[in-house]
Order: sequence, then structure tokens, then C-alpha cells
Amino acid sequence: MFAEIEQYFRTNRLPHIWCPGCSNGIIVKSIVEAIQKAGLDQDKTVIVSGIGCSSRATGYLNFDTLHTTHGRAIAFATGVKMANPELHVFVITGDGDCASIGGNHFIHAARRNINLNVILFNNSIYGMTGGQYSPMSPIGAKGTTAPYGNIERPFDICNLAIGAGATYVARGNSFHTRQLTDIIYAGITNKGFSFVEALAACPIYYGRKNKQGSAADMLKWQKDHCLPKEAADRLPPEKREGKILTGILHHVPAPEYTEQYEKIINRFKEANSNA
Ligand SMILES: Cc1ncc(C[n+]2csc(CCOP(=O)(O)OP(=O)(O)O)c2C)c(N)n1
Ligand code: SF4
Repeated sequence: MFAEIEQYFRTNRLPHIWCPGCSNGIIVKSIVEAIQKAGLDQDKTVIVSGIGCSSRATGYLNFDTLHTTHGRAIAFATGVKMANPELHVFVITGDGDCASIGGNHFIHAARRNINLNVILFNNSIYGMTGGQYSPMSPIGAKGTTAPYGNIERPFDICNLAIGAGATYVARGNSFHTRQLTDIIYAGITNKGFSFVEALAACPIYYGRKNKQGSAADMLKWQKDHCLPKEAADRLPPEKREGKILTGILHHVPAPEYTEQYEKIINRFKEANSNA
């Protein structure tokens, strides 16, 4: 099984640092499966990450990768894409990395509709630094900085992406891996800012602090609480209560940023050659 995707990993960098039961590896597998399905040239694919447990993924992936600074993955990725629009550029980020310190880069990249594939590993907590609450921790969730329960309302990051102008927005989870691969793949085919929120399970910090049981229990929770949007659309409101909608939530075409930029450059080149 691993042999099929082994080429996408720097096997000499394994084993990885993730805790037993962490779902980061599951999400990474869906990313490489989507890349394989899309037939992307490994030498023309760049994967950029920030800092966090999830962001460590770039160290294990056999592409040109950038493990950058906390919150700045989208800014670095924007630079890469602008410098060479032919590259397929992915961003791996955490809920802290993307929605907290990196929130401003996130909304502006979405607004510009620059052709990036951003995959957010949402474990609802800062894993790497020991379990502080994040802007995506649910109300009441416990963290080292919220010992009595979080009182801040979390972002619905997919709605934020849609509001900011992203042209492709989807949500998946670590249990329904085929769906996760499919929505990442569909994002690759979108020309513009593609955003996938992948629900992750951090059994060590989020799970322990919030009495979520074992790693398997946390995946089962995702199985039981996630509902594909198409199925939800056919149900009465009371049956959708408490469910997290998954699948493609939003997909509308809009001009892509690097193409618009290229047009301006060409216009000036033409004007100068005629002068
Ligand atoms: C500028 C800066 N501020 C803070 C930190 C410390 N720091 C490292 S990772 C992290 C949060 C990680 O949480 P998240 O992005 O959700 O990723 P996870 O570890 O949960 O995958 C923080 C605050 C840092 N490295 N750099
Ligand atoms: S702390 Fe949580 S997110 Fe980080 S590797 Fe461990 S289980 Fe995964």
C-alpha cells in the first residue's frame, strides 16, 4: 500500500515526530493521493508550511518544500507562485498558524484569488506548544490557556474563506479519507485560491484535556458528527442540528491573480516594444 505513494516521501526522514494516534499522517496521505490523482509533476510542485505539528509535514514530503515561520506560510507561498506561476503550490498549515497569527495573510490571499491549495489541519488547539486554545477551539473547550473552558467564539474558517473571496472551499475529516482526498483533488483543479479544512485529531492535548477518549474514539466522533453537504441539503433542519457539514461548500470561478498580473506585464511589454 505504502509502495504506491512512497515516491512522495523522504523515507530517510522517517519516522516522523508525531505522537501515536495523531491524525496528521492520515491527512498527509490524502494530500499525496490527491497530487498523484491529479498527475502533478513532482518537480513542479512546491509545498510550503508554517510552524506547528502539522507544519512538520513538509520535512517528510519529497517535493521542493519550505518549512517557514509561524503564520507566514501563505505569504511565502504567494512569493513562490508570483515568481513562477507554472508551479503547483500547496500550503500546509494549522488552526493557530492559519487563523491566528496568519489570519491576515489568509484573508488577503483568498481575496486575491491567487492559485494556491491551502490545507488547514484543524485540531482545535495549538499542539506543538503544549495545548493553548486557538481561534478555532469550540466554546467551553479546555486548553492550557483556558483551564476553565474557552469563552471565545471560534471562527467558522470555511465561512471566513468564502467571505474573503476564496473560489473553492471544502471541509473534510480524518475518518472519511476518500472524501478528503477527493476534495483536495477538486481543489487542485480549481484555478484560484482553494481552501480545504481537514478536521484533525490531537489525542495528546485536545483529546486529553477535553476527555475525548482514545485516538480511535476521536476519529469515531468525526465519523458520527460529520455530514456531507449534499445529504444535509435533503434533510429537515432538526436532523442537521449539531452536524458539521463536509464536502465542497463553495465553488465559483473568478479571475486568478497571477494571470491578471501577467496580463499587465504583457501590456507594458507591448506598449514599450511599440514605442
Ligand atoms: C512568531 C512565533 N510565535 C509563536 C511561536 C510558537 N509556536 C510554534 S507552533 C505554535 C502553534 C501551533 O499550533 P497550530 O498552528 O494550530 O499547529 P499544530 O501544532 O496544532 O499542528 C506556536 C504558537 C513561533 N514559533 N513563532
Ligand atoms: S501534540 Fe497533538 S497535533 Fe501534535 S503530534 Fe501530538 S497528537 Fe499530533
